[in-house]
Amino acid sequence: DTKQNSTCVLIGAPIDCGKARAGCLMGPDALRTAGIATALSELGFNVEDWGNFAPDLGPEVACDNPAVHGLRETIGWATALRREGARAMEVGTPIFMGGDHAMSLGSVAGVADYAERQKRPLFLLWLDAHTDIHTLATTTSGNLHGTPVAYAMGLAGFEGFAPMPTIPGAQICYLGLRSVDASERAAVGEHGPTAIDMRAIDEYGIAAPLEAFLDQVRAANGLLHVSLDVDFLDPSIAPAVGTTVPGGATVREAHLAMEMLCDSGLMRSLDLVELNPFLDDRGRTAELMVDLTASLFGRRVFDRETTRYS
Ligand code: 4U7
Ligand code: MN
Ligand code: MN
Ligand code: MN
Repeated sequence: DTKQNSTCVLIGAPIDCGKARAGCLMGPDALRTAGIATALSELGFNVEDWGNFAPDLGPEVACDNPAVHGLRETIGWATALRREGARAMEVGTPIFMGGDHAMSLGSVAGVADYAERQKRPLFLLWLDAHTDIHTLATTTSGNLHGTPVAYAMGLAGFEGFAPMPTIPGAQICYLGLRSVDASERAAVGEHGPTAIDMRAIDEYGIAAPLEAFLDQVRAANGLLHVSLDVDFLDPSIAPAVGTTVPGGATVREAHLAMEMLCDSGLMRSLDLVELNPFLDDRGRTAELMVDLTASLFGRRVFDRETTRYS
C-alpha cells in the first residue's frame, strides 16, 4: 500500500550493551545530526521520527556461559524493539538506528512478526565483516552483538529471549564477510546462509551475487530486511566502529549495492548499526551512512535511462 511506500519511520535504538567498548549509544543522534531525516524528505518521503527508545527491563537472567554480559539489558532492548518494529511496519518502512548490532535481536524479530501476519517469507541481507551467528553457548567474547543471525534462525541457546518466527538459513545472505572464526564457519556450513565474502566480491564484483539473492527474494514474493553494519565498509572510509577489519567494501561498492536494492523495490525494513561516533573523524562515517541510506531510498546521479550507452 502507498503509505508503506511513502513513509519512513526512524526508530532510535541507543543500545550499547552488546560489546565492551562504549559509544554506539550516540549512534542515533549522530545519524540525525548528519541529516538522515532531511535526506529522506528531499527524496519525497514522509518521515516520522519516533525518537529514542529504552529497554523494557525484566528480571535478571541466568546464563551457563560466564563470558556472556549485558544479557538482561539486551533482552530488554529486544522486547522493546520487537514491539516498536512490528508497529512501525504497519506505518511505513522502519529504519532502526543503532546502537550496536545486538539491536537486531529485536528489530528482526519485530519485522518477522509482521511478515508472519502477512504470510510472506522474510529474507535477510546481512552487510557485515562478521557472520554474527554465535549463540549464548558458543560465543567466547560474550559480546551479544555477535549473535543476532543465530537467534533469527531459531538456534538453541537463547534462554531468556522470547521465541521469534524463525528465518531459514536459505533465506539469509551475507555480503562483505572477512572475519569469521571456526565455530561460525561451521554454523554457516550447517545452517546454510549464502556467504558472499570479500574474496567473492573481488572476483565477481558486488552486483552479480547480490542480484542472484534479490532474484530469490522476488521469486518467493518475500519481504526483505537489510542489516547494515558499519564494518561492512572499509575502515579507511568508515573509521567510526569498534570492530575494524581491513579490506572492506569501497564507497562505490557500497553505493552500488544500495542503488541495486533500491531498484529492486524489495527492501521493507533497515538496520543501521555499530556506528560509534566517539571514534569518528569529523562525522565522516555518520555522513557516509546517511549518504548510503539516501542511495537506498532513491538518490541518483542520473536515472538509468539517461545513462544507457547502447
Ligand atoms: B558485529 C566476534 F570474536 N565474532 O563474536 C565475536 F570476532 O556486530 C565479533 O558484526 C563479533 O560487529 C562482531 O565477538 C559483531 C569476534
Ligand atoms: Mn561486524
Ligand atoms: Mn554485525
Ligand atoms: Mn562491529
